[in-house]
Amino acid sequence: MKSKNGDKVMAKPMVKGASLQARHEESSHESDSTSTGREEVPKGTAALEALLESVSGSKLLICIRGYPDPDNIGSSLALQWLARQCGIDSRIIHFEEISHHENRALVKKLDIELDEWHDGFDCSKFDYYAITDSQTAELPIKLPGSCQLLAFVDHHKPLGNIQGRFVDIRENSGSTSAIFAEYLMESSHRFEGSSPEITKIATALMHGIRSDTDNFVNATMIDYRASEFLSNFVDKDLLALISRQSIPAKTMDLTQIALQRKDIRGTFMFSGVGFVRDEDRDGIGQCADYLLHREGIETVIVYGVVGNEYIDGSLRTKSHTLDPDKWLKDVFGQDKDGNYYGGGRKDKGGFQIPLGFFASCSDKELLWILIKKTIDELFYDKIGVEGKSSLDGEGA
Ligand SMILES: [Mn+2]
Repeated sequence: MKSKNGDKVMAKPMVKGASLQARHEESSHESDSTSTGREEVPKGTAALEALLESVSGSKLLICIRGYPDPDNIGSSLALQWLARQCGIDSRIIHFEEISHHENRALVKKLDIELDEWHDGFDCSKFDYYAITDSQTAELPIKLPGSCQLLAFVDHHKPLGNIQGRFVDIRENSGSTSAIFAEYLMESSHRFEGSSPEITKIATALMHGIRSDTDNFVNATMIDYRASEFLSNFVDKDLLALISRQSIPAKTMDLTQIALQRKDIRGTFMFSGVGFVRDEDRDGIGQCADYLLHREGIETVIVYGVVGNEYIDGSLRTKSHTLDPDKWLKDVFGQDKDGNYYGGGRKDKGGFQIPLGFFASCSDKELLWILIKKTIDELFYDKIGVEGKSSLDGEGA
């Protein structure tokens, strides 16, 4: 495929906004359809490098908008490397806490240096700022008026017009990390070798791509090409370590409680875990996922009271005959407006039952016994077993 603009799209180093974006899309289509797409250095990398060279000696603030995640962390590291090759000193700053355990693990295991914004942070020394992996160029802080947006690179649909010296937005990429990997791949400063720094950046970018593409399920050609390149430098053990940090301590605790309180009936395992904080509610589903590994168990249901507001439960099954959606709808039925309390698809389902008036009960222990008895009896009824609610786990 030929670029509509022919060759005129070459090398104006500093280009703005949409025109650059359009050119990138064309250039990446071009290389998609040619088998030797790397012969010609695409305009993206050359333009970025020319710009970085032109401001050599300046100071750059690389901003992570929103929560730090693998994609924006990896992208920022890559930009920092590119900037350094061009004689630009930079810092990476984030404004929100690194909340997710996996991201904390990423930063810790890779020994990544990020600054968290605080009141005393001196931004007056920065000449430029950059934003990666964000839909807008607005920052939660006010930078000095002289500090210009140098580079903006992202893969989302932009919100509003982005005015930067270099703007590269590719909605046809599954991740920003893949775009940065492409810059590294095409850079005139060679990204190669096995130094700790190269390994760190490549591993972070690979993790960013995997994380944003849902393990390559939503990956595009750009992500695949980037991964092929990065695979030469990635530390596979480290990558495994970062992504294996998938059970937060809180979920682990919840799983332990669920195991203690398990109630096995044939191929079913039920477990009521008691009161769970609102922020830990994802743990219920993760814990059900884990319990399903138990031999002889085909269906797991874990439930608890979340945020003292509603009973929240997760069902996981590997049974070929149990339909989670139908099963849960049968068990819990509908509220007075005709909405079902539960539902699901394929191999998983969930339910939510508001505590309503009973939320104000002052004796939580008693309330839990009541809830557990009611829920368990519904389950037993459904699977046709006799029996009292198991004594395991009574009491909150
Ligand atoms: Mn992203």
